[in-house]
Amino acid sequence: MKTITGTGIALIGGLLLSGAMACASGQKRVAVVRTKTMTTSTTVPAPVDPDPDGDGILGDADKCPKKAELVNGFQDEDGCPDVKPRVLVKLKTVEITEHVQFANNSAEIKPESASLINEIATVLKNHPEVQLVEVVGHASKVGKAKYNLKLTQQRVESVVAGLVNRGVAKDRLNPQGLGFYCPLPNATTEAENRRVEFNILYRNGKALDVERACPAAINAGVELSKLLPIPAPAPAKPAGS
Ligand SMILES: [Ca+2]
Ligand SMILES: [Ca+2]
Repeated sequence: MKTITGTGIALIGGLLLSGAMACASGQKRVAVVRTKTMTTSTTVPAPVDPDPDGDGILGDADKCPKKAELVNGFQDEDGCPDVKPRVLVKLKTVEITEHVQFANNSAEIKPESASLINEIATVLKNHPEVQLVEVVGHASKVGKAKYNLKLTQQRVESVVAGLVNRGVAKDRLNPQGLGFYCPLPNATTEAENRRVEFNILYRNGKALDVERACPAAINAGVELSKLLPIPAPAPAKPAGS
């Protein structure tokens, strides 16, 4: 018969203790798993912000959901920021965002306006449906009426020549000076009235309802140049070209 020594008792006690700890540990792990499962099942997904860039254009309509639209009258529906071009074809006008600059008392276009004239030429060449543009010159009310009328005519003829030099067909452009008779209704300075405008007279085989001169110019006897007949519309481009 064997006697269990003190060391043997200690060993058995140790085994029992470690077994009890393992059991306790195992129960604890089960408890952790259960807790985790419960947490997952009760999680509510965070609400999705329908307009993360805050530009008011939602869902698929916003082509740039993380970049806000720049509302500037140019492509304001796609939800993407953009830079408004200096030259924009509208329904009845080719709008320019800056003035064509001329030398003082001269029809010479200043060199700083050369890139603007380039851009106008490019836009007109890209829009063959715009068949006739009246290039209208206005002066500020400084100096004599007759002198201003002549200067505005010479200035728009310079603009037309610049566009023709850049490849725009001459018969798409009609220069018309109007002197100082037609100031802008909301002008705050006389300088704003010195301007060149581009009015679309014919488009896609149709004459547009455009006022060629203000009543003051007509009353002053300003003669409007005769227009050529409306040319046939440009043939439609074949699909895929
Ligand atoms: Ca825009
Ligand atoms: Ca956007």
